[in-house]
Amino acid sequence: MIAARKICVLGDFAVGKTSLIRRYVQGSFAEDYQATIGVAITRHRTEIATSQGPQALDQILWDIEGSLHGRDLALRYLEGAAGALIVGDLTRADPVAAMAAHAAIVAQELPGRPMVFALNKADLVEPAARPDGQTLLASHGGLLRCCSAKTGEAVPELFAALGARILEIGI
Ligand code: G3D
Ligand code: MG
Repeated sequence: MIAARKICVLGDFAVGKTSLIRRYVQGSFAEDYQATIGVAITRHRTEIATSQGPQALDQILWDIEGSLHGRDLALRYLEGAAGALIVGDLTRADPVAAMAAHAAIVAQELPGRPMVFALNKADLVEPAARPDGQTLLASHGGLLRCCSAKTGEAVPELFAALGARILEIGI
């Protein structure tokens, strides 16, 4: 039987959550996005390399609107998630702090669940301007990568790392 796991994609409004899912699932990028209203759910079957060899995983990706009104609603979306992809926007001031706020909620509501951190829109910034994510990693662990939904840089790696972590710890 193929494992299916819920993965929440979280981050502030317009950081690129929907674009990253689209890049990952469809391999494409479009400039003319509709803002996500509420939540959009996409199922994506993939093969994950684990220490026990390749394993199929259905990733149920919950694309959650950035500006969720009220904490209670946000918390309801997290229910039952096996892990989270936290997205930040490299073109904004202090994207790591914004991601840390989302990570803190996940850590509280879903203790022990793995997270990975996507510093998105890397195509728009010089490599030298990439911030240091050590504080985020020190608090929450998980892979942190600069990535781009536009070019595809590091996108599959982030989703694969999260899938592998979920399967390895047996959530
Ligand atoms: P959200 O789902 O987090 O709210 P979206 O964000 O995926 O809707 O993306 C918000 C805007 O950022 C979109 O532009 C989208 O095209 C752009 N975007 C997302 N990812 C990237 C990226 O990696 N590089 C670049 N250059 N742009 C990106 P618009 O103009 O439609 O608001
Ligand atoms: Mg969206």
